[in-house]
Amino acid sequence: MSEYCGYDEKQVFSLYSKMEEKLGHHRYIHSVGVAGTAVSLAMKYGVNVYKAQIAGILHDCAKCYEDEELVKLCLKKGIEISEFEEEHGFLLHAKYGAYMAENKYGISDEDILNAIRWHTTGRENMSLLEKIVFISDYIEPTRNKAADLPQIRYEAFNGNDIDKVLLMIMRDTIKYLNASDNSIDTTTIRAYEFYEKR
Ligand code: DGI
Ligand code: FE
Ligand code: FE
Repeated sequence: MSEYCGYDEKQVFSLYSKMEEKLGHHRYIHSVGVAGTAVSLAMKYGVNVYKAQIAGILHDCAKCYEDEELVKLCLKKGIEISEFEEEHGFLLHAKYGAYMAENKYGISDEDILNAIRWHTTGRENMSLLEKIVFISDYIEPTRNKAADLPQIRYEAFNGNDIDKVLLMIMRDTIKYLNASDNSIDTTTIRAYEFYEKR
């Protein structure tokens, strides 16, 4: 019980049904995939598997809102947002997701909340759980479009350097954003530069 960081099994699995109701089918299947992948990586890298499962199933819990709605919701709840986030509202599903996880789904574990909060941009100095959720989001089974997926999946499960996996994903994401003429948040750049220097 305590390993479930204070939540009992029923509560944890009720999060699955809540996400199934809240998210569309495709997004729900993605979230189940992230939870499963995060659990597997948690076993490999020595992280609490239940925290990985909870963070994985909830990471996109705010994905059901439109960009402008996310901006409004954040302002209403007093969540600080940058000018860049105001213009790229979809990024806020991570921040607002952490808010919902805490206030709607009763999660108090700060590491789980941070894993949700930073799952889109990443950040400098991420915890192991944050890295695991960030990586799982990119490699879970229903993802199939990203560049270098086979190599990244291989490295995540067969390598011994999780930062190397992180860097492969960050590099590909920035490359993709540049190629598709998308502007990049400073948090994303700072995270990439932090891990590139290591
Ligand atoms: O919510 P998901 O689709 O499961 O995944 P996610 O939350 O990681 O979002 C992925 C998208 O976010 C992907 O298309 C890359 C984009 N993204 C990540 N960092 C930035 C960004 N987009 C912009 N414009 N700027 C960023 O810094
Ligand atoms: Fe997301
Ligand atoms: Fe996701």
